[in-house]
Amino acid sequence: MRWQPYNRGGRLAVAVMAVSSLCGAVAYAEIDGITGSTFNLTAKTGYISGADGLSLHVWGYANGGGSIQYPGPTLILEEGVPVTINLTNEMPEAVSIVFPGQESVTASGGDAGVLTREAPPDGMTVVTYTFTPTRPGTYHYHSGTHADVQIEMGLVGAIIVRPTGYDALDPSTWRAYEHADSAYDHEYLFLFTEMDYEIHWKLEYGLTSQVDTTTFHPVYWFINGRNAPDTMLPAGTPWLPTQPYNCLPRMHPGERMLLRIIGAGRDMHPFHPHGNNLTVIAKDGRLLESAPGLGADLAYSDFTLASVPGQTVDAIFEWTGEKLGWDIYGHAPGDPLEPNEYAPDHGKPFPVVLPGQLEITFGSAYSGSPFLGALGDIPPGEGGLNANAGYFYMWHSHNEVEMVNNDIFPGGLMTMLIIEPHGVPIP
Ligand SMILES: [Cu+2]
Repeated sequence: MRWQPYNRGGRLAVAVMAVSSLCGAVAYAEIDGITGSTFNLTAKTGYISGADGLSLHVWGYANGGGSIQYPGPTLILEEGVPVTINLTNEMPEAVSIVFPGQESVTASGGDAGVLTREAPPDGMTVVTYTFTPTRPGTYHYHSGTHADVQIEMGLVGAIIVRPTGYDALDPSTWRAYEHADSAYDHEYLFLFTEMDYEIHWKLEYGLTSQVDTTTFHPVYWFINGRNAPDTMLPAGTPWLPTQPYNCLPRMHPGERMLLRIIGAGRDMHPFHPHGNNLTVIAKDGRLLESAPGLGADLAYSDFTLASVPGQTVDAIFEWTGEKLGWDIYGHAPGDPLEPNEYAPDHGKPFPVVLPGQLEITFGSAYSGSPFLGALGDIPPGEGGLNANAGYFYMWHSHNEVEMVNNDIFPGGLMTMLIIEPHGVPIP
């Protein structure tokens, strides 16, 4: 595929962009995680980084003997396939795991606790949990022991149950639930948490008796265990060894993006996408259907999603440039339509005259052009972080105090959506 963005009246220097057609290549974002039917998790202490340079003592679940992860390893399960989760404990106090939304969970070994069997802090005893995920969807797991402290300290993780028939290599099978209303082209995890560092340093220095969770006052907010702008770094960034998961959603116009949203902390986080509303199709691992088989007939559209602690929400996001009021592609009226272009805006000119290059400051992600897929001239040394000429929207907590890292803006519970031109592969 190749096209030449339209140069409107010579005001904009718009580069010719040639993009190769990669249709047929597997290009989608499958959520990072671990798969299988047996998982060995170790609860232990470790550190995470705040995006402001903070080093924070945490407790987390590790995959086997590895380092802790925040959040814990995402467990990607298959509907109907029994799983066994073995937990050992290298932390200073007893710990456990509960699996909200999973039925007939058995627990053996260790000691009896309030909610489930617990692993004592001896580094040896194994507590074994088993269950069969009977319903596909988005779930989470967390400590069922001393939960006001242990969830705060980091003992949380996501669970995704794939429906029967899911095949990672066959896009026609990509759906969250057993209905086409939950079909998607890309899926992303949005696991929200927050932290009050005072609890963490008191536990780091053994001041356990001074920990008071009734004065809980978080100052760090996380998506998938990272604060902005670290949310937008690649997954597995080497200098964030205990925070491997990122959150930088990318899509092409007209595609369907599935957001798997988990309220894994103690506070509600009103989550606000820009670019379009979200369509909420499921909550707590259940499609919003009025009767089995009807699909998401109770789905609703919202511009700010209330992410309630302990709740999971699945939502679909779509974007075509609809109702921008101008042509995002910079077309002339006679040009052919892009795939999924919002036709009523086709050929409508960009509504303002851009200032000259000497009069404006270039953001690092500016491509030199206001048009999707169009690169333009920018001064040497400016920009360069938007080589695909994508279109960016900020997605963030609508509780704006959560867009900081310990009072430093910007940060916190925030990331960017990138709309990429057709033909640019999205990994
Ligand atoms: Cu906003």
